[in-house]
Amino acid sequence: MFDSPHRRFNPLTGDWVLVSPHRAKRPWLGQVEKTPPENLPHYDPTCYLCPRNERAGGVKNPDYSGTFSFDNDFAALLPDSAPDAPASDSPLLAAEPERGLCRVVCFSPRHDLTLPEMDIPAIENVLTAWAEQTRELGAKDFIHYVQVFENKGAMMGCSNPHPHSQIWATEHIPNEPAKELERQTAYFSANGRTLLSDYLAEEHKRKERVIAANDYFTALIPFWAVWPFEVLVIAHRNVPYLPKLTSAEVTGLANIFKQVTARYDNLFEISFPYSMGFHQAPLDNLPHPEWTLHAHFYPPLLRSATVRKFMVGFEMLAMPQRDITPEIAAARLRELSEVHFKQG
Ligand code: H2U
Ligand code: ZN
Repeated sequence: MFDSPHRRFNPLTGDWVLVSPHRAKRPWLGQVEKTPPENLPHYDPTCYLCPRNERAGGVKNPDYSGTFSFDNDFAALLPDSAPDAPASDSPLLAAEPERGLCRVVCFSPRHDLTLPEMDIPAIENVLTAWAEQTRELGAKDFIHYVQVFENKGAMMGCSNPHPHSQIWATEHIPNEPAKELERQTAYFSANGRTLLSDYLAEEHKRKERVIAANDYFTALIPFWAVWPFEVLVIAHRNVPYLPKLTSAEVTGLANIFKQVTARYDNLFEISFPYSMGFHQAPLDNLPHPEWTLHAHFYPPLLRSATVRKFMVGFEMLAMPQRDITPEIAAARLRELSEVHFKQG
């Protein structure tokens, strides 16, 4: 489609990304380095997330068998922070108090079992735990947004390989969902349809960026992707929150999560690092017909297990840039087996 440098617009945030396809013609497809798969034990006596082990501060984990959620021992937000953020009479020195709660959700007792290696019912349990946490935290009167996310791999700053996710629930709507709220609201008032349902229809017509789809969810590399193998998972039904998913939709989403993460691992035959998170509508008791539930996967790797994309220089100071096009990245992920390389 475009072989020369161009920019693409992200309608969800209002940002542009620079695409330089001509640079990707450098011969790199053959240079796939392999790192040996990590051989982690099922149980690690020194892991603070494994069952029965002690966490910082002396709390002992229960002998859990499914998912396990607990309040983060080093929470970035507190539920009762006093309203005494530094006051100032200058609009150039704005600050306000922020209340919230932070939780950790372990996927299973297994220290070594990542999402792509879990079976569908086990992934459904993780999705259900995230939905329950959203419902529980969102019911608190001072919480207006719930961010579910997983930092996977040391490259993403993850402190522990035991598969887990985090939930930060905040009083204010954070920057990224606030931008998406504004853009989705404006689109819905102008068109009477949601931005992401219209976008999904365009992508299914073209097919070139779709990676996996079933009756309930689609995974694709968005037209405006910034990270080389960035993926957007979009709900087909116009549902704004995880707790609103039907059980058939939860199964459909578990299938899509397994497919995306297995293809990721198969790309360089490693446990593929990423930051993943859901964008749900704010929990402010408004109906949110404009919002479509979706998840973003932001993986840092570019051409091998050891070569990552750095967002520096022009990207830090001007705008994000990518070489390999979203269409080529989607074709590469589509070509890979959905059976995990360790299980194949
Ligand atoms: P990562 O997802 O970045 O690895 O973070 C794990 C979280 O676990 C981190 O937010 C918390 C850290 O505060 N943690 C506990 O709550 N208890 C502990 O004993 C250690 C780590
Ligand atoms: Zn563990």
